Amino acid sequence: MKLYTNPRSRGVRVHWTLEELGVPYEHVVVDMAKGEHKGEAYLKVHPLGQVPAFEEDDGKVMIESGAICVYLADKYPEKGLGPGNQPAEYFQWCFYCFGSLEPPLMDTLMHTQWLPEEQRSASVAERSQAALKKVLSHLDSHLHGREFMLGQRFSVADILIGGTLQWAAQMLPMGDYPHLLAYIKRLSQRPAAQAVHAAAGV
Ligand SMILES: N[C@@H](CCC(=O)N[C@@H](CS)C(=O)NCC(=O)O)C(=O)O
Repeated sequence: MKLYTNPRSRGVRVHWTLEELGVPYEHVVVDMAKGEHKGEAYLKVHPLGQVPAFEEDDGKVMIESGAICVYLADKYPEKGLGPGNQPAEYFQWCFYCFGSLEPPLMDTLMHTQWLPEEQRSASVAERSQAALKKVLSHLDSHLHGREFMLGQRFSVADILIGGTLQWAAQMLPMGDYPHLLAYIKRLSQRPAAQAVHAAAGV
């Protein structure tokens, strides 16, 4: 198995999943600063020129970070990262990451920090910040009294939601969400998460 990624990308999710699984894989860093992700060779792997991409031993390539993580958990059910006997909750929280958390988070970051000021929209910023606040409050209350998204058991849902929150907390204040902060800290103490951070040099 081969993971094409960059330490500062959504590829971190797949890297973390592979480390939690403890299975052998090849780690290929795509140098985005040098534009390698838009080069002819890499575009044959990922037609959109994005990371991550994942190549199976038989040469089949998969894209979409969340799908790759869910696929890997499904491939190794004995490792216990997949739905187990909680499929409804598991799939809900995996999709929540992409359907409910990422969109307002990305819009907030774009329109308050990342875009040049003249390209920022005050109305998009206001709307996305309000939506993000609702989502973070919802997650915070869900995590009150729960160790992980599924309760007592760590799963890919934590890699998707928790990993996204860890990343967000580096840029946005999270002081209003004490259960989220404790959750992020708990996750970052996992050996697999630390291996991923060490590989990224952070
Ligand atoms: N939905 C895709 C998004 C992939 C994505 O946007 N990757 C970013 C890095 S986090 C990227 O490669 N950006 C470069 C570009 O779009 O040109 C996934 O989750 O894998």
